[in-house]
Amino acid sequence: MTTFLTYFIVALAVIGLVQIVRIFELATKLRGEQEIGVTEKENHFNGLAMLIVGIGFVLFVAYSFKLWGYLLLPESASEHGAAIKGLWDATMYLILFVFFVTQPLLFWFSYKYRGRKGNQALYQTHNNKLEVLWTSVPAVVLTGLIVYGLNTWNSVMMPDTSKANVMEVYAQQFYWTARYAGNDNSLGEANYTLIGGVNTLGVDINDTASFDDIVVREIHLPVNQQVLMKFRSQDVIHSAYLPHFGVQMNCVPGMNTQFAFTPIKTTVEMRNELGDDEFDYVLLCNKICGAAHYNMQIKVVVETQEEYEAWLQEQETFDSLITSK
Ligand SMILES: [Cu+2]
Repeated sequence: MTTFLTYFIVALAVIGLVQIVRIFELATKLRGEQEIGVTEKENHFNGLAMLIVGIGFVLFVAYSFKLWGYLLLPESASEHGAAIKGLWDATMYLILFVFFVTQPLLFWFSYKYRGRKGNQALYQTHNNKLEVLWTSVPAVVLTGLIVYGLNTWNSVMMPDTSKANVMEVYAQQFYWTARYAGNDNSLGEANYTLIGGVNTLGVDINDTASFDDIVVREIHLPVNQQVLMKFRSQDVIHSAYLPHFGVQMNCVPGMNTQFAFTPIKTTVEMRNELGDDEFDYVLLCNKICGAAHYNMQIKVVVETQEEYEAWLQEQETFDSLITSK
């Protein structure tokens, strides 16, 4: 009802405004006045207003970096993360440099060359030199960025994963479940048609590789050890985002995706570095997947090999989970 009333009031306001403009038009006609062109004063005002809005806009952009800069990519805590961060920084600095040069000029020129009596605009149909300049400069800069990006992508996306710890991150509205491959470092087959009871991930109980799998609601990773994360989704497209590790991968229903990376700082080290005892790594959903998307996250703990193994020992394996229920 509130929504309807809001739309109704907005519609009435628009109709009212149109009618008022109509009345002014009719009144002008009745008075027999000629519609006059733009005056010198109006041009001056518009030019100045444009300049003020432009300066305000550019200042606001600068201020927003100060205000919300901490939300950008954090310092990396993974081996490949520095490369991602480097690519991000290079792109950002370049974009910002161009922005802070071109935008003030744009607004300054619109003020400087505002309409003035007797001023005639320069009419130019074509200029080869200019065409070459504004085509080649962006082409060269963008080619450089793209080659740099592709190189980074190749080195990040295609590492040797033969010695990686294998685990699975399972997405569904609106939470994550993790599955560890166990001693055999091999995940049991899984299919959504097998979901039922305590088997919330649809793991195949007849696949011997599944027996020692471990299903948990918290991710633990040993430091300086490569992990191969495999992703599945039950319902819609989610995106697993680990901002501190420079990792993001879509989780697509009916499809397996994966990402391998090596964490290089434990949670404790990171807490000391940041001077924040509350700090925790997190895996977030970065794809707007529904009403509770904003809160779709799972804690990630990076710890020493011993701590990791001790934690793993405490967890229940998949076959004992199935047989006990
Ligand atoms: Cu999601």
